[in-house]
Amino acid sequence: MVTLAAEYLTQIEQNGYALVPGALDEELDLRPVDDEFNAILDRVAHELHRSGDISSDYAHLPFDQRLIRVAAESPTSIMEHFEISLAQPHELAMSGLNPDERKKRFRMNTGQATLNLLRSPRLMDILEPLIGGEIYCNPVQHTRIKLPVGISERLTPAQRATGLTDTTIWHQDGGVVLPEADRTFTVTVWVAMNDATEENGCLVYSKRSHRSGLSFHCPTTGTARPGLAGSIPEEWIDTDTAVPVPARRGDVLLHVPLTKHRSLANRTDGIRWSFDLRYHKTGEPTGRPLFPGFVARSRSHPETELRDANEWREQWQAAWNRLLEIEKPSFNRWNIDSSVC
Ligand SMILES: O=C(O)CCC(=O)C(=O)O
Ligand SMILES: [Fe+2]
Repeated sequence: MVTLAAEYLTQIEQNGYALVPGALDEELDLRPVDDEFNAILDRVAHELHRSGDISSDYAHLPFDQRLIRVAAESPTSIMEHFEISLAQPHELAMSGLNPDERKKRFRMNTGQATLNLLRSPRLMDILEPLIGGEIYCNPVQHTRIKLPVGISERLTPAQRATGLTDTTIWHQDGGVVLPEADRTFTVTVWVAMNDATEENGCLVYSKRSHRSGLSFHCPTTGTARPGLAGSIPEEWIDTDTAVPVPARRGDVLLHVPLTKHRSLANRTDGIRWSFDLRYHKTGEPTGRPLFPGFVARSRSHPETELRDANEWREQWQAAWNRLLEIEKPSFNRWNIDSSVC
């Protein structure tokens, strides 16, 4: 059954989120990204093996098991190679590198298949009735590959530096950007690259939570990136409204900046792989001005759409060079020493 766009809009307005089953195409959207990720993992595994950092290139294993083995053995996070954004330089193990080596330390996935997914006509057709025909891809975007909890809990801070392999704690997407984006109507598109279940860490939404404004966000404690002001304490959440939302490969979930959400822990021995992408009208503030977004669809000026992954890469390399000049860039508005936390 095809659900009309109006129905997604109603669901988002009522609940703060909507599930779009079968949004993406296996051949056109998903398989090229699988191939690109396989090639990245292959390159990373060979490099690490050649430099003696891991004991095997694990080439005989399927993608998910190979990734788990390489991630667990590599002395630093391998997620930077798959990620579609940049970590802050001070969070990465870069001491001992001179300025030139730091520039070359730019690591990110800017592959053509991944860019094609971010501007997939299937996604644009879902978004156009919600935000119009001038669609901007916001640069706050992530590749998440959740490792089994038993493994990720044993990783060193350098191995888990990106936080992308861990369980996500309660937050609002509007809470992780600067106030300049408070009036931007951003739609988050969460893409399931494999089936996300309650066992392997699907998303959990607090239903209707988008109606009660922006919560204070506190430093994350315990696991992934201590000190980063990125989460809402669980005691502040009305957990009666919490609904786990499993999604099949190729489904997408939509939510808005004020929807409170988290993910469950991955209690399987495989991975849980997703992208989270954000879109709004072209020209509106992104909330992270240091990073480059791009025109994903333009009905009025199609020639302004970004189509070439080399151009995409150059824009991110320039952002990395800018980031290196700044001691501790501010990505959000919270004072992590606040007494409310
Ligand atoms: O996939 C996750 O664990 C978190 C995703 C998320 O926070 C988002 O899509 O905004
Ligand atoms: Fe989020």
